[in-house]
Amino acid sequence: MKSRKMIRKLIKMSIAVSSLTLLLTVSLLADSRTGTLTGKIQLTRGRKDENSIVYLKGIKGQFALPQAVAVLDQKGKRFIPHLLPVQKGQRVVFGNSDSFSHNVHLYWGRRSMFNQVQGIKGTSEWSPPRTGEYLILCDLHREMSAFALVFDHPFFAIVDHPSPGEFKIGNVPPGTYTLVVVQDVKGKLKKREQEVTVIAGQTNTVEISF
Ligand SMILES: [Cu+2]
Repeated sequence: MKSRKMIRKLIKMSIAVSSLTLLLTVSLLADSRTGTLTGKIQLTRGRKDENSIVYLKGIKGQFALPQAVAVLDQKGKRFIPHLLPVQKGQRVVFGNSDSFSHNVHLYWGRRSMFNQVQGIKGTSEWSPPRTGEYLILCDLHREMSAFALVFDHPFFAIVDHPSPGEFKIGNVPPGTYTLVVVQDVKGKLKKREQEVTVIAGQTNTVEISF
């Protein structure tokens, strides 16, 4: 009798241990199924007082929208950030930190997509309906401009300068991709591409001079 009890106890214990092992394995798998891409971007031309952005090109799949709201502020007669990466459908908030009015006028090609006055401390919201490059102007101050780049995935990051600017893109499905660096050179978006490999469960680092 005594040994039967012992055996039952042992079986219970081993079930508990194996379910714990299973749990641990599942959570490790969840972490190790994707990788992280980090990097440094050294700007050699273009405006070093503006940000650049990086994104992965041609990545396929259905990806959830980022929880974060993308913010484009107007401050000191500048749009901040100058280049705004956004996922299609993501919430974008336009702000005004100046003590005077601005306006946000978005163009997709020649087509006006959004046009809103921004009163003092005013905000407005937008959600990009399609991917691509949007030019953003303030009709009240001709010197103000920005770009929004809209992607159908969340694998992009803002790179703040002065250089080298650093970035981090997380939860990337493993694979070999083209990483694109974008910066504004004299009002035009210039791109530089580099092949990168993301290994699951690892932080993969790149350094690019542009
Ligand atoms: Cu303005």
